[in-house]
Amino acid sequence: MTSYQNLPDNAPASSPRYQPYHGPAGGWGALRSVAKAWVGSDNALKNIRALLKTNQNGGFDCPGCAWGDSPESGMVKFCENGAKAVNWEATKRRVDAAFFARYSVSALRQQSDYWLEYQGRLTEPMVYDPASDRYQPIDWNAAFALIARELNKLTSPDQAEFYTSGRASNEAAYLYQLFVRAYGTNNFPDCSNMCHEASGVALGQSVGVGKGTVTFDDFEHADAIFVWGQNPGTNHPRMLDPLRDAVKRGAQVVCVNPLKERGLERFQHPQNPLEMLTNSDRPTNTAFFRPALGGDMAMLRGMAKFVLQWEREAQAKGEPAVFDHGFIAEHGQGVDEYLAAVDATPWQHIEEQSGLALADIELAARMYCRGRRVIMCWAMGITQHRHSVATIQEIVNLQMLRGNIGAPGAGLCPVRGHSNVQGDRTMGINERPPLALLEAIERRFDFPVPRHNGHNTVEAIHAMLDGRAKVFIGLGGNFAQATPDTERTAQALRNCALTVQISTKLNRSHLIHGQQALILPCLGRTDIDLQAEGPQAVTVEDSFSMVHASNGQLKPLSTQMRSEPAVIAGIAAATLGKQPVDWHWLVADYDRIRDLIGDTIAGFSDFNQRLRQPGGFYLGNSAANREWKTASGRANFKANLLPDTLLDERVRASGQLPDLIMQSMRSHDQYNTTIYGLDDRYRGVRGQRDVLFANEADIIRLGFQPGQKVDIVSLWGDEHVRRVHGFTLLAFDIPAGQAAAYYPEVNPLIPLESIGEGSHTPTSKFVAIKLERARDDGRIL
Ligand SMILES: Nc1nc2c(c(=O)[nH]1)N[C@H]1C(S)=C(S)[C@@H](COP(=O)(O)OP(=O)(O)OC[C@H]3O[C@@H](n4cnc5c(=O)[nH]c(N)nc54)[C@H](O)[C@@H]3O)O[C@H]1N2
Ligand SMILES: Nc1nc2c(c(=O)[nH]1)N[C@H]1C(S)=C(S)[C@@H](COP(=O)(O)OP(=O)(O)OC[C@H]3O[C@@H](n4cnc5c(=O)[nH]c(N)nc54)[C@H](O)[C@@H]3O)O[C@H]1N2
Ligand SMILES: [Mo]
Repeated sequence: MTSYQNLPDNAPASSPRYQPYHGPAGGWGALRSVAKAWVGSDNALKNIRALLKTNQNGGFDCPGCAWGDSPESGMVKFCENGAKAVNWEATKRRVDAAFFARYSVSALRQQSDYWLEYQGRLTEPMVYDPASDRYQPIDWNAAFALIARELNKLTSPDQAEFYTSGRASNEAAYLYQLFVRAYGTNNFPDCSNMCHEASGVALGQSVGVGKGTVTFDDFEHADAIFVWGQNPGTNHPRMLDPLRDAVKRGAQVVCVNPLKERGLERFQHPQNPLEMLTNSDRPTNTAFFRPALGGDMAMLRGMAKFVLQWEREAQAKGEPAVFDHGFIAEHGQGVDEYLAAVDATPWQHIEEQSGLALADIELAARMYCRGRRVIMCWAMGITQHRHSVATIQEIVNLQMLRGNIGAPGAGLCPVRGHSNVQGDRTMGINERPPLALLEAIERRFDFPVPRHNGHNTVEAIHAMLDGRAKVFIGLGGNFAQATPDTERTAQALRNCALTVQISTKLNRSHLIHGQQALILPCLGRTDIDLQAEGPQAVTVEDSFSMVHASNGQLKPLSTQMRSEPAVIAGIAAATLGKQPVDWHWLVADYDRIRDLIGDTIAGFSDFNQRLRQPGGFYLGNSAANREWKTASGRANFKANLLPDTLLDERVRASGQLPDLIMQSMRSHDQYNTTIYGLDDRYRGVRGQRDVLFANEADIIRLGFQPGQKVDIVSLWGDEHVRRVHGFTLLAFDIPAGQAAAYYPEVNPLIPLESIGEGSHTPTSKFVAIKLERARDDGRIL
């Protein structure tokens, strides 16, 4: 896993170094980093011009994160990591037939993820040739015919898996789900299953809609903003603006994160010259709490206990209520059971599991009650645990006690990841589709839609492992690397009769393939998308349910690349003919796809007309209007119990105690499995990724020294499989007992069976590990 043979065309890297970083987030450092990327880019000027149009009317939607911008603001909005994302996509380097003639697939497999993507854009369709172990060019029509033949050969449509990564536009996603349902399955594993699935499930049960309730403007009216398990300085840099503005006007920003992430501590705005000249920076936060991994639910329950205690004291003294009794009486369901559960949770359990002193939890509760309006934001630190659904429901419970849903400046804000992951779900990329969607499709297209649930990501891997699924099609993403239990996922993909990857860049999923394999090169967000009726715009939905258009600005590198909708139409027409629609006619003009979306997806009527409004349009959110689309018709308090212990049964059964509990996270130089460079500026790491951050006292306690190399072993059985080699120990400011490492390097350690209750999300933020002395220099034995 860790040592790769070096081929020419090396991606640039500095030599490994580690020195804690003391500057602010953003500011000169960010600009310098962007400048470096531009100087290193062969498309520099063009990219700058393209970037200036990012997220502006007429420009393209940033392929970085799903954070939304204020629709009114005319400001140029971009951030360091958005710039990197654009630059990475808009490279001039190409991975063409000549490239594949040069390298066998086995040779490419020896390369790092960084090297693979650095080679450039995929420019022509390729098919795997087992005799030469190389990819060779294939005609588009022949590729479509091959897919159709394999799909039509299956004895059941449920033997095919249709994966989606969250960059697909609404138009591509809609077309994809229509094709797959017409073909006959709901097998839609997607990146969301590994990401915010728990948010969708929890919010659906609690408030009747699986999305956040706030919009951009709410951030200007909040008295307090809580940021749970999120690192916006790296992953949502544009979110630092509203956080910083909030602090400036005296609101509180409360961070809950075991790591003192730079972006959450101090921030300098790269577009504010005065602050940069004086090198001043403002604290982004007013309080920082550092819980145990997975300890957030205990902390929230502790906060609820304090709030309840103060409510009772206020009642006894005849003082103003702490609860919002009006909200609870008018909208809430199950508050008595919930408060009984709060009373029944012992303080000691809360203290142990949260890893926090009661005085800290009390302070957090005071900050929560001090302001009238509170927004709660969260991301992967909350969603990638076994009890994530219950934790998010505890966020909702606490918010409801004080009426903090559906009021200006208050609400729930799961901060989404991929730029259109929320839109893809809205368009029907859902293995458990709501009945209303299926019925709408059936009415409009007149074919019997499959009604049984399909596979999510983890179930799809099991199905491919067991031989129940035989064809895998990936609309974007990097399935082989993003998923857990890397060795088993690789076996799952190899078991397939055919794997198809619709991609912009070369990655490991092209190299770990089925008996037959296709690479279909597609246009990205930055590329001009020219169809029969002219250039086309696509649409996306951000974290605040705002839908807007995205227009590519750059001429594609090759005429052989096709848009995602065109590729899907090609596959669909070859497989199903003109059923249930004329696919090629549809993609000639995406307005036609949007008309179908308007006919079948709630909230999209008059789609094409509404899209012409500058800034796009707001889809609305029932919970934000205090309408509750739950079975009870009200907002449900959920009386979940704290888990007895966070350690999985299977780990406890092993009889071994973990050395440390490890989370896997993103560096500053990566976009998921796309590695832009080997540095992690804010954490002080340069030129390396195979590192394990741990507390110095723990390193010594375990008999090692900082800087030493170790093997990391997952406590789950099969120790030879769930092991990574030669990771350097870095002494870091991290709570005792915890460790952190980069995703995807440590994905081999994450067991496929360790998943969230109700969400099926791999528990990437809670892995029980032990450390062993590295067996040699880190090479795979
Ligand atoms: N530049 C860049 N932008 C991105 C991405 C990227 O890779 N690069 N990825 C995109 C995607 S798909 C997503 S989903 C988002 C991800 O955005 P984040 O959720 O910010 O991503 P992670 O790096 O996984 O960070 C999780 C944070 O949670 C903290 N954490 C871990 N475990 C716990 C816990 O148990 N409790 C608490 N309170 N905190 C915890 C970690 O210390 C870390 O700061 O970003 C999106 N934007
Ligand atoms: N251990 C661990 N594992 C995790 C996570 C974690 O925190 N820890 N996070 C999880 C999360 S939150 C997510 S969202 C998943 C991400 O899982 P994925 O979405 O599957 O992975 P990405 O790395 O975003 O996919 C990158 C590839 O997408 C392709 N691509 C890029 N842009 C486009 C485009 O416009 N169109 C098409 N067709 N292809 C494109 C490129 O070929 C690129 O190589 O990983 C999950 N895995
Ligand atoms: Mo994500």
